[in-house]
Amino acid sequence: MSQQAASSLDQLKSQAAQAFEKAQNPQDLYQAKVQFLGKAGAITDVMKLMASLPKEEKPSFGKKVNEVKQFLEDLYSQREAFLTEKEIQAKMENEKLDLTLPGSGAFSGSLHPVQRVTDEIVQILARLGYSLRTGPLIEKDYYNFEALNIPPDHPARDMQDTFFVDQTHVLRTHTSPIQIHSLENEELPLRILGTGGVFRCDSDISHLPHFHQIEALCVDEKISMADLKGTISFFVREFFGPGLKTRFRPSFFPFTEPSAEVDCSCPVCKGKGCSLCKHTGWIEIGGSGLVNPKVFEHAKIEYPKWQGFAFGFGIERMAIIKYGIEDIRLLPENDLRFLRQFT
Ligand code: 2U9
Repeated sequence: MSQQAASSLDQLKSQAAQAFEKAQNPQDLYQAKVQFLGKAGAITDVMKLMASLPKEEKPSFGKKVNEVKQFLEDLYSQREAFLTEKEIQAKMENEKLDLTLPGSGAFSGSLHPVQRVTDEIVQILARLGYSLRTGPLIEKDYYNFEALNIPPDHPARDMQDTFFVDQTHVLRTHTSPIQIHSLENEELPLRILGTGGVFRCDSDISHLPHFHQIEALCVDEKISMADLKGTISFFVREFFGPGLKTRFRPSFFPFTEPSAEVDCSCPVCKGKGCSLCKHTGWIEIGGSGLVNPKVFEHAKIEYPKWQGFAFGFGIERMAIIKYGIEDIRLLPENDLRFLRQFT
C-alpha cells in the first residue's frame, strides 16, 4: 500500500477520534460523524485514492479503510451513549419536579342549573305520581291559545307579546299546550308535568325572551282547591326546605278558574325580610288554579265528572331564588365562570 494513502488514512482516523472526543453533546458528535463518515465525508474522499493505486495494493488499502471505518463507527457509538447519558443526568439534576404541586385537573362538564332545577322538580312531583311530557316548540294557534280559553283579543296574542311563525303558528308562549295534547290523547285520570323552553317578546332585568317552564296538571274525579294547595305546599317544602309557608293570592288566568298566584315564605330570610323578597318576607314563585271547564269542553272531556287542578313555575325564576342568583340573564349567557359554580 502506498505510504501516502496509508498515512492520510491514519491522519483522518486520529482527526476523527479527536473530533469525537471534543464533541460535548450528541448533536455536535453527529456533526463530526457526518464530517468524517458521511457520504460526502473525509473518509469517502480518501477512498477515491484507491483508483490511483497499483492493482496489488488495492485489497490491503480497502481492508485498512474498512478497519478505520469500523473503528470510528464503534468509537461514535460509545461516545454517543456516553453523551446521551450525560445529557439525561444533567436534565435530572437541573429539572427538579415538585411532586407536591396540585395537578392541572381535567374539567368535567355538569348539568346547567336550569336542567338541575327541572330534574329536581320532576323528581319531587314524581313521588306524587306525576310523569313527564314534552312537546313541540312551534304550536298551532289553537293549542297555544284557543284550547286554553285565551280569546282572540287577549293581549297575550298580540304581536308585541308572541313570536308568530306564520298566520296560524307561534313559538309556544307556555308549556300548557303539551297538556292539551295529553288531554286529547291519553286516558283519565291523569297526573302529568309539561316542561321545556317557551318564548315571549319580552326582555329586561327580570324577563327573558326564551325561558323554561314546568307545569303540573292533575285530572281526576272530585278535585278541589284543597288538593291543589296540599300538592303545592308539599312541593315548596321539598324543593326549598322544611318549615316554609305557602300563600295563595286570588288571581286570573283564562285556563283556570278560580286562579291563584303562589307565594312562599322567602327561602333566604325564612320570612323575616331581605333584599330578595324586597322586605316582604314572601316571594312569588308561580301560578295555579282549577282547570277551567271551558278547557275541558275544548278537549271533549266530561265535566264535572272529571275535574282538575294545574300549576306552573318559571324554571329560571326557581333557580335564581334557590341559588341566590342576582341577575336572571346570567342563566342563558353560558359563561363557564358562572356555570362552574354549580358543579
Ligand atoms: C291546562 C290547564 C291549565 C297551568 C297554569 C299557571 C297557572 C301560571 C306561570 C308561572 C310562572 C307561568 O312561567 S310563568 O310565567 N304559570 O301562572 N300555569 S295555571 O294551567 C293549565 C295548564 C294546562 C290544560
